[in-house]
Amino acid sequence: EVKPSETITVNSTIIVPAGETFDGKGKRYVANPKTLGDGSQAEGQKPVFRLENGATLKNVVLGAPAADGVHTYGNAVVENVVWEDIGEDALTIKSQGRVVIRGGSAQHGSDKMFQVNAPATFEIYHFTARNAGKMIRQLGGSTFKTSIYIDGCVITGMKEAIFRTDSTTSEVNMVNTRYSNVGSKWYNVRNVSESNN
Ligand code: DGU
Ligand code: CA
Ligand code: CA
Ligand code: CA
Repeated sequence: EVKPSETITVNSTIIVPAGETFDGKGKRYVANPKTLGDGSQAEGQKPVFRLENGATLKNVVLGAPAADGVHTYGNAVVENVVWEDIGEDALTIKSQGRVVIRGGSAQHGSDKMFQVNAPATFEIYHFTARNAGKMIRQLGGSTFKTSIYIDGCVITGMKEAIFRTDSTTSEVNMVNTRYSNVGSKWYNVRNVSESNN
């Protein structure tokens, strides 16, 4: 594990405009707890990064406190992003789109890692997820469809599940993934396919 050379305190949410790429070059970003949030389970904290439609976030380390992490609006790519200590949650899909995570890791979430608040295709490749309540949670009580694809990941220590939803149409396909201690694995997920795990 490489330690970031520099830590940047973020006082107001960094917005990555539509179609643009933000390259953190391996630096650590932490939230100013007074302006963004302290990374506790309190709702209403602000994200450290906000990705507009078609934005890419890469080579970023999110340190503590990570407040409400990363919010995505539309399509987004999150590449080689490491959450050292998940805040309220790590990433939230705020509006409809295809969100792709490639590489990186997240750990130490009191509850949720990825929160899906809008219909989405959510693809997660070669990601390490450890020590949280659940890896993915679709907004409680929502009935829209979320399609999840998990490929080549390592998932350990989820108290409740890898994916929890209240929607009968949401689906997950998990392949080439190693997992252990993931609670009930799928919590109320009606459509599951798995291979090579
Ligand atoms: O309990 O709206 O946890 O986006 C209802 C809340 C909750 C969200 C979610 C989030 O579902 O705040 O962080
Ligand atoms: Ca929450
Ligand atoms: Ca945490
Ligand atoms: Ca949140």
